[in-house]
Amino acid sequence: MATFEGRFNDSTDLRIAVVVARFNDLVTGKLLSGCLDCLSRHGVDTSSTSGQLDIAWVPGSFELPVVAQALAKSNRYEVVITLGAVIRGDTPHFDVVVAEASKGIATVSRETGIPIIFGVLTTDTLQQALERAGIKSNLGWSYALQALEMGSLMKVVDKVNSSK
Ligand code: INI
Repeated sequence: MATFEGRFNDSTDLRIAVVVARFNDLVTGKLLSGCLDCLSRHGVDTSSTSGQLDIAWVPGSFELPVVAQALAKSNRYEVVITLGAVIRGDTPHFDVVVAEASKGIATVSRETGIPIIFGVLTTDTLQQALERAGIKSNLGWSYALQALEMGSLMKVVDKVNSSK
């Protein structure tokens, strides 16, 4: 029996792309800060010249999948993190945006074989979103950890596949 697990200290040759939605940027900017803090504290060179990390901004969470797909297909990244915040208003728009973002991100991940981390907050209020983006905890940090784990795990699994 084999056990496959990702590690969190395996980041030196991991190339990561982060796709961030500008909509609700009061929240998504904080998710991005938490995400970058976690990556750099786990050994990822987050400087603009490192080539290890790239950031793409999109208008809203609805646009996250198409850009995540382009980046995942580029062969430049082992893992892509998406960050967004969809806050329920008085219209059905919330459900449309959440459904398209979540379905789209899951599809891109399965079809490209590149892990795409679903870092989209879905909340009823701005207060709840802010609580998850730094006031109480910062889920951007957790999304970064999940990216490190999945990037590392996929390396292990790919090695097993190529040695068959
Ligand atoms: N985009 C978000 O990221 N969060 C939201 O809460 C949101 N709401 O509520 O409308 C939102 N809408 C914009 C959408 O993602 C697209 O950018 C827009 O429809 C253009 O395609």
